[in-house]
Parts: sequence; structure tokens; C-alpha cells
Amino acid sequence: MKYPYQMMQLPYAFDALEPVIDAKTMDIHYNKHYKGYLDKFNKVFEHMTDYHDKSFEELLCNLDSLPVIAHDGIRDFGGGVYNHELFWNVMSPKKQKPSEYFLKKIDMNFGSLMSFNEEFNKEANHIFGSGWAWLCTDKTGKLALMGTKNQNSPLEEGLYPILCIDVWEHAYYLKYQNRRAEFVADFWRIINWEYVEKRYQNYIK
Ligand code: MN3
Repeated sequence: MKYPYQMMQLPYAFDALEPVIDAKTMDIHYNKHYKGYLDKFNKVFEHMTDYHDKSFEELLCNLDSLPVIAHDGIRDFGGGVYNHELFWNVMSPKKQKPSEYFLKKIDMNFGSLMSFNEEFNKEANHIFGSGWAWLCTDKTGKLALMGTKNQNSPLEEGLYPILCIDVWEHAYYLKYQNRRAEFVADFWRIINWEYVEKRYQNYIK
């Protein structure tokens, strides 16, 4: 990556995902939370010049090979940047459905879209405290659900994330308050399936 790392531009306006995610939440999430992770990551990463050519994926897949003193900083802040950039990308104001191709993959792995939907929501609602729910793939294209705490990434577990939902309270509290399950259910209306599938295909080919 190029140091210092720069913020990714949002692919839509702050109010584009309303009413599922309100403009104020989006603004604060992007300009304060995401930027906060990025600034802290740049600080931690500043003197790690040997690693400046690495990508977030290379860093997060190989945390053990980094200087021990940087593990937590890269996991928390590097993960924070990487996870949020995926989150911005897997949402879209354009109403979409999974393609026939991807529906088949979902059926193979979860039985049906409906049971995948249920399992994904269960994972997201079940995380105690702050964290993320993920749909991941391995190199063979096998799909798996996963939940992680804080900003921990499935990359550390050898799985590649293709869809995620941020269930930290900052992601939904202004509109949904304590009703995380409602936010998780609404999230399905703004999933960018086109992006998710492209990411899947690029990884397994
Ligand atoms: Mn967040």
C-alpha cells in the first residue's frame, strides 16, 4: 500500500442507504470511526517501513510474522480499516438479488437462501458486545459463516471474507438503539450482491 494510507471514497452519498442506514449514522461512521482507525493505523505503521509495500490482507493473514509489538495495533486498527472498507463496498442503494450462479452456491452450502438468511442473522445477533458477522469462502469456494469480536478478521483464521455486517453499536444506534436484530434484518435490503459475487469469484479462480 502507499504510506500514509488514504481513506477510501464512499461509493454512494451518506443518505443513499436510507431508510436502512440514516445519513447521520453513515457520516459519523465514515468520518469519525473509520477515519479514527485509519489515523491510528497510520501511526502504528509509520515506522514499519519494511512492511509498507504489503496489503492489509498480507498483514492480517500473517500477523505472526510481524513485530510482536505491532500485533495488536495492526489487528485492531489495520483490521478496523480493512473491515470497514469491505462493509462500505458490500452495501448499495441499488436493490439487488443474488444471481442464479450464487444462489446455487448458497443452496449447496446452506440449503436455501432463507436458511442462509436465518443463519447469518443468528450469527450477527449472537455476537456479544462489539464485532462483525461474516460470510467467508475458502480457496475451493466452500462458504462459511463466522462471527468475530472487535476488529478481528476471518483472514487470521485462513478464511476470506466476502460479505460482512458491522454490529458495533456505532453502526446502528442512532436509528435502531437497542434493536440490533431489526438493523440486521433491514441490512438485507442493501446488500451489494454484485460486489459480493465478484469478490467470491476473484478469490476462488
Ligand atoms: Mn464500524
